[in-house]
Amino acid sequence: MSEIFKGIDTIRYEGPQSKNPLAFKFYDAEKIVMGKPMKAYLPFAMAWWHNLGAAGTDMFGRDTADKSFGAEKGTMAHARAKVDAGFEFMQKLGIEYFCFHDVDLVPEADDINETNARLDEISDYILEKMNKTGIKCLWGTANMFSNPRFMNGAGSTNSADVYCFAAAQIKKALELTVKLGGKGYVFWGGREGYETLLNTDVKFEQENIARLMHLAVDYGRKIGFTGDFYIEPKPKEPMKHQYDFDAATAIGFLRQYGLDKDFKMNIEANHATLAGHTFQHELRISAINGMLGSIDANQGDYLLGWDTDEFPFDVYEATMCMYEVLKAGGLTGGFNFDAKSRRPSNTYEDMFESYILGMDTFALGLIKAAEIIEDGRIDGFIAQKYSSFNEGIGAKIVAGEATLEELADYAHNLKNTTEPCSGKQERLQGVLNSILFK
Ligand code: XLS
Ligand code: CA
Ligand code: CA
Repeated sequence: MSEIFKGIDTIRYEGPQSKNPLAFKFYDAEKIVMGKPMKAYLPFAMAWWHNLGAAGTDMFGRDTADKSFGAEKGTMAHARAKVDAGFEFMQKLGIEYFCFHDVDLVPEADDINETNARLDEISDYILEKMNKTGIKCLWGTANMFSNPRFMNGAGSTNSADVYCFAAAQIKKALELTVKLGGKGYVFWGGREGYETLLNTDVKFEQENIARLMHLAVDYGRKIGFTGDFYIEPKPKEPMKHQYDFDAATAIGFLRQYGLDKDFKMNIEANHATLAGHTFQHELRISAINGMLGSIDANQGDYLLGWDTDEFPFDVYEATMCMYEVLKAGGLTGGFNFDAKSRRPSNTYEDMFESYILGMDTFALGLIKAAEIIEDGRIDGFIAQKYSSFNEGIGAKIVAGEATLEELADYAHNLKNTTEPCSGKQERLQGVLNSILFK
């Protein structure tokens, strides 16, 4: 096998002063941050679909990038060339994981049996490469949104036959995930939602999705999958309304249908902002519910109302993300760059520079989040803000030992109400800036 990305060597850390576009400025894999090497906090993953598949096609024009990797597209030779390109790419960047949909790996055949045979062949080849390089699988998933049969949904379809096709794809994708040692299995409900309630039985559709998830959990556990299942919330696109609108909605759904022990969240930054939340909000809601599993590390554009899947460069966002991750004690999953280079960034060099940008942004976020925690002013303020619950009547409330009558009596005996303290938002924002830009 010959080198695909000729002229691009292993990417090394050169530090913030470096002007070399093909070097890391902040990601220094072995650098110790809060007691551990950076790479331990940042298990990065390559998204097979964007990096090896997406070539710039949009609604208005065809590919701008050449992702044939020297083979004819739509063939198994091309599927193998993508494996070669992917592993060379990950090795050169020091990326330890990848994520995939079933149909990212091979061209989908008309007959599902043929598709599965192709998947068996390619996964043998991937496994060979994994063994040689030590690169691992972060998570797998089934694409149940591209094939026209899923136009009315997969788990939420009106057709029992289509539902079975979805089941067959999940079964195979789970087998592949187990074969490749994946840590997680993702459900992203791309077509699980509706355009109009005039033609939709929401209750029935949600129950059917839950039934399919239960079947997946049962089968996954039966074949030895010990990792987490994930829901990846997204409010819209392609559907006008998707059932997994945001983390709170998805967590409520999992609890209602008894799936919460097997599932966690895979939070994508761009989906958070589409839902009208910050990335940090979605991470916090997941974390406080014990459901922060993995992250799709990308960025949206506040001026656009759709999912742009950009490489993350916003250091504020990445810092607050890493603050949440550190506070939650790290991720059991990882950071999957579900991101694509912009359409005019169409060279091999751009593929590398995109990942360098994303990895550096999260590395900087990690450094800054650690500094915020070590600085202590923000955490200290929050602890102080709620301190009236540390003793006396406050402590009784928190311990669940007070009655409503007792609280009312307490209030009636108060001479002066203690004023709640100032929120000090501007001071804290200043603290954040002083740490980010020192
Ligand atoms: C699409 C999603 C998708 C999932 C995996 O918006 O981000 O790529 O991550 O199916
Ligand atoms: Ca997305
Ligand atoms: Ca995603």
